[in-house]
Amino acid sequence: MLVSAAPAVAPPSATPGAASAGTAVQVRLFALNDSGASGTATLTALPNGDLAVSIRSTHLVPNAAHAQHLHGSTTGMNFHCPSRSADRDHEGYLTTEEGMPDYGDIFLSLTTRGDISRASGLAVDRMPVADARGALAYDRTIPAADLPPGTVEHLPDLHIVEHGIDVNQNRRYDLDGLGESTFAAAAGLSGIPEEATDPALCGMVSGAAAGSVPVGGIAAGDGSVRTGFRYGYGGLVVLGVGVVLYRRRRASHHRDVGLLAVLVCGRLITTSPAGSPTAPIASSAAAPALGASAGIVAGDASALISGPLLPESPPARLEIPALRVAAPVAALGLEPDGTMRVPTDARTVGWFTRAPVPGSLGPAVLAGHVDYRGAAGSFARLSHLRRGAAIRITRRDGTVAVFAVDRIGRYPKSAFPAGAVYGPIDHAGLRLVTCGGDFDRDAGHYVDNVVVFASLRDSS
Ligand SMILES: [Cu+2]
Repeated sequence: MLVSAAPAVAPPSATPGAASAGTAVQVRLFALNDSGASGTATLTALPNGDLAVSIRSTHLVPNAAHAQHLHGSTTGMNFHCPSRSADRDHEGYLTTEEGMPDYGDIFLSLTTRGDISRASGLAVDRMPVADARGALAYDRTIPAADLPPGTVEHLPDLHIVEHGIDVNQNRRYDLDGLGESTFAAAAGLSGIPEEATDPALCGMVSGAAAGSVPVGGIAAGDGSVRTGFRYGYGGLVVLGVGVVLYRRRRASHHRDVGLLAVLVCGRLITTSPAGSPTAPIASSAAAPALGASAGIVAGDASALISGPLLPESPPARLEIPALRVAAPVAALGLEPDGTMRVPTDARTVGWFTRAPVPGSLGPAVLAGHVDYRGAAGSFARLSHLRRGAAIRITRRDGTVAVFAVDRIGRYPKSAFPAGAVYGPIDHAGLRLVTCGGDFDRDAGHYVDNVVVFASLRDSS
């Protein structure tokens, strides 16, 4: 049985040797809610259609059952592991309900025996129990007949989530920690601690991607320095834009179905979120980064993650020594209308909060101005960067993530490589985006986008 790796962002040809029996994928599980836990899951599609699931986790709540599930959907929703920004009410931890818009509903329950349907999601008596040191081992082969249709084919669309945290650090789940589980209560179960149902670990089968892609552009340059003219469209010079659709699949009712036009340079353009992918993202020469992370690595159980990773911490400052750039980094969320917020000065660089933090698995996306209201922007000379150049990002936890430039691209705004910028990758990546090329005075925007692709190399 072969696992057909067919996320829409990557063509089958991008998956090396995509067809062999007993195909396995390894998924690294990363801590949510500062659980301190970590783990690895191996999913093996057996020749007879069965799915073997093996999970090894550590630093979980000891002697406690940990509900675990495959979350997501086989219908193409672009689910992913949540970042801290999913904590919508900002109470400091991520509940299962808050995580669900990101990682999707329970697709199947990884119980130790019996039913694996969503209905067994809270069947704690059939969930694996961590040992006295918090280590959990789980092995189960689920018969093909019990798997929802399309499970194996859609493994890259699914995520593994293990639940159960201990916020008050008394080595058990209790109501004193976070009170009663609202998730369990909604399912008709009372008295279950919130600690028992909040997510502790999440891993994505297909590598990590930006959680959503902004609609419209941000002002990364207004030509004010380049041309001496000012193009003041009021406070926000929202410029031009390469509109490219980044979508794994049609998912018209998902809130993230953003489409996106990518940042930068020009009049704001919004596009309909419906419709088929119009950008041949993965077949584009601009998107080689997608190939390595197509989700399923055939033949052996090669890890889907390469290179170092850092714990999640938001970026605070960016330095590019070769360009003598040192700039503060501000979070850029999405406006309610789906457009990306813009830095409001030439110097500040914006971190797109719906993508990973720099240092975490996946593509961190930072945008900065080429010029803005008469001042040269922090990214004015971005296109001069050389391969191998260092980009240092100081994070709020004090660590410095050191990236090295892999390549630099300049793309006509009509061909923005959204897949390569926002799509899943197997490492901690960084993309710096700004405007480039000539300034079209008639249109009032730069004609190109410049994107620097970099990978995490080190930290200090
Ligand atoms: Cu779950």
